[in-house]
Amino acid sequence: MSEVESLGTSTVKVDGLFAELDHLQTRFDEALRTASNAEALEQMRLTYLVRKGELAQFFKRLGELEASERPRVGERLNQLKNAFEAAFNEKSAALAKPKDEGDLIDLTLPGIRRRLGARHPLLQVVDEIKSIFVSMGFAIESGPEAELDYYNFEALNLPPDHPSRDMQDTFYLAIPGVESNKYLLRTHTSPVQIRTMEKHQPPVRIIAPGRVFRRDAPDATHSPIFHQCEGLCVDEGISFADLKGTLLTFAQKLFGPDMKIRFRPGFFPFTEPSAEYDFTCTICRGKGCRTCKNTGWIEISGAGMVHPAVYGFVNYDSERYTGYAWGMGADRLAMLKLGVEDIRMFFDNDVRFLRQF
Ligand code: 2NL
Repeated sequence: MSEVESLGTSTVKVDGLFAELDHLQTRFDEALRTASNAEALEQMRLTYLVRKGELAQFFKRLGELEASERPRVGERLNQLKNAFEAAFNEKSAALAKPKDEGDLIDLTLPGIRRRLGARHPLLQVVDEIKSIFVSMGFAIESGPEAELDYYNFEALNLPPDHPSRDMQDTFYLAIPGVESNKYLLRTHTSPVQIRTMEKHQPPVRIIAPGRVFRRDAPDATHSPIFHQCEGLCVDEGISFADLKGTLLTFAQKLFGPDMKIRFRPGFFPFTEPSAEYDFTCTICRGKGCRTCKNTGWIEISGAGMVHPAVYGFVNYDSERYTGYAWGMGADRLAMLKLGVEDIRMFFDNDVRFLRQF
């Protein structure tokens, strides 16, 4: 091939090539402009950009050119390749991004229901019990669940051979190097009242809500962990009549104004006189049913006037002060209030039960 010939041929070729490239660019730009979804873009990628695509075909044809022409055409091809890729990537990104929220969320779709947690039903009732006594002037006190034998038994005038001190009934805590009957899980919240009296001289008007522990075999009415809300009121001139008025008011605030209460003689080492007290049956309202064994009454707990021996332990002047105290099973009251027939329901934490409250 002569120099003139080859130059002339090559120049024609190059001009044609540039025209073809201009045309390619026009087609690419138009296709990109009208591509409105991912499928159209993918089709463009396959047409123009892949290894066997239209642009690559032009790179292959560089070999047909005169060596001196190749850089000029190569540069133009590289320019095009970069421009295509940049434009393509920009369009891909633009298509992937929603134009506005409306493209992303169908606002007419029903919402996803998020379940809220809720206070445990037992604690809902405990809260109600607390707020009733607070409304009557009682303060709320609390104390440790792991207690000393002294606060749980001794200071309550419980003799060493009292049955509730038995290993069968109380969880004693085995602590290395400590005598075996010194620490225990409190069997009632009375130790909170002893600790409060130790710290404060009368007048004292408190309730002690909290968890207590007894070695009972679980059944519908027994759980080794349960809840109490004991109460204590000590001042000058406090009588059994104050106790009756307090418990009656409480019963009516918790269960309604038609509630009555009754007292039967009882015995506790820490109260004298002592009584067991009942509320009107909340199921039949006193008419008689299975739950109250046709008596019309439901046994709640015990109460009485604080034994003078207890005052000796807390340094109260038993000639000057008198007071009443009561026990109260919070789980039992919650069962009555919510119509739950098995105390274990409160501790299983089965959400199918819990969701009902
Ligand atoms: C029951 C009923 C009762 C008390 C608890 C009490 C507390 C102090 C002093 C005197 Cl600090 N008493 N609490 C009183 C009477 C009954 O519980 O069935 N207990 C076994």
